[in-house]
Amino acid sequence: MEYDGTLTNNESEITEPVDDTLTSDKPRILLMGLQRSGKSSIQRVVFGKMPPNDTLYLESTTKIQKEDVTRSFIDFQIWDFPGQVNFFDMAYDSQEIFGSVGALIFVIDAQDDYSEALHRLFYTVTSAYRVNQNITFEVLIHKVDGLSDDYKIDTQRDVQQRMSDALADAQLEHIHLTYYLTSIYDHSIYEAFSKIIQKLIRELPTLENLLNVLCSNSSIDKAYLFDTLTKIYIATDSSPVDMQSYELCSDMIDVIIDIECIYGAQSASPEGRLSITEENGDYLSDEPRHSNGDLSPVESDSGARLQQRLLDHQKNGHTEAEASSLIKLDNGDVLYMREVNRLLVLICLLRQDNFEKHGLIDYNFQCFKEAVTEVFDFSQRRHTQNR
Ligand SMILES: Nc1nc2c(ncn2[C@@H]2O[C@H](COP(=O)(O)OP(=O)(O)O)[C@@H](O)[C@H]2O)c(=O)[nH]1
Ligand SMILES: [Mg+2]
Repeated sequence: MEYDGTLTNNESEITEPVDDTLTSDKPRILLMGLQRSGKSSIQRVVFGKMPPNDTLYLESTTKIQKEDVTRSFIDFQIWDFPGQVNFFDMAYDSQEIFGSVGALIFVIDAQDDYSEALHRLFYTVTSAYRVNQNITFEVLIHKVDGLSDDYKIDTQRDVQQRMSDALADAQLEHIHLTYYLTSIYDHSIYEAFSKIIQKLIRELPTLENLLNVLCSNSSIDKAYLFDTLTKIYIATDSSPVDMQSYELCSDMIDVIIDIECIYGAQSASPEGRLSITEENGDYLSDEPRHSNGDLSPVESDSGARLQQRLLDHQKNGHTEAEASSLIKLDNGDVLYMREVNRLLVLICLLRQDNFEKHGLIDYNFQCFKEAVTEVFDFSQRRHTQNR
């Protein structure tokens, strides 16, 4: 069914009330936007590890798909909406849907004519704001993989301008929207989700502080705390994030998992510690895709391997297995990865000279790890008490 400008909800299978079986008190992330803008693809690729090319065969969504995402500090529910239904219609309890929402993500297909999408965005944002003023509104200008850099910037400027004009005309300029240029074929979607999800992590300021202390005491230039499975970074130190360092660090997770799958995890070593070190890892020059800044899709099956690895860890009770690994870059930097626990890894970027003192770094990392574990246990306790 094409979206024809009228907001309809006359299809029998989609007029069912929102099913309550999965409703919980977790913060919600809603994925909204016109049909075929890429909502289900985003959910599958980021949280289900589906290879981007497989999204070509996704069927159209006909009812709200809810998925629980519960891992370490990330704890929310993501709702994928069918694009053709108006959930502000009287048939739906909009209080029920939008009452406890953390973030509303609106996806716009940038490869298509987006005028209709902008109307719908305006309608969605203003209606949702009426129900709940605490929602953060995030706009993904999506499928930008087909666009030139200049065109991307122009599109973002145009979308932003038209929305702020429309909101100003309606005297609603206090509604704040954040815009991201995204594609499931590169890192941009993970970067956007990292930023969106960080806004929902209550412990973020504490984690950032811990990372700042770690960096300044260990001469680390940049440190990211990653959720291993989604490759979303849940916190970083306060030095500016540049896309390149983020890409390197997130690629490192793939590289390590691939190596671990080939050579096996050495978690049975005497110290109970896995160490994969690439001594002459001229990682950058080996991989031409980095040198021209053109990124190929995320490895297709590393997600499945990672899932398997997590399962293995669980089965074998290696909850304390601590992987660490090191990649030397040919520009004199090193990437150093340490596992905080099964779900979290710390990846640091630092000068090779500073890595000489790596006993100090390891000691500081132990302190960091203990602190993170404590923060996590504390918030878990508080959470269960509040229930
Ligand atoms: N080129 C490109 N295509 C995408 C991207 N994301 C999704 N698609 C494609 O867009 C189509 C519609 O996706 P779908 O997730 O079903 O859209 P939905 O109706 O919003 O859930 C699919 O064929 C996807 O492969 C992207 O980042 N770039
Ligand atoms: Mg869909």
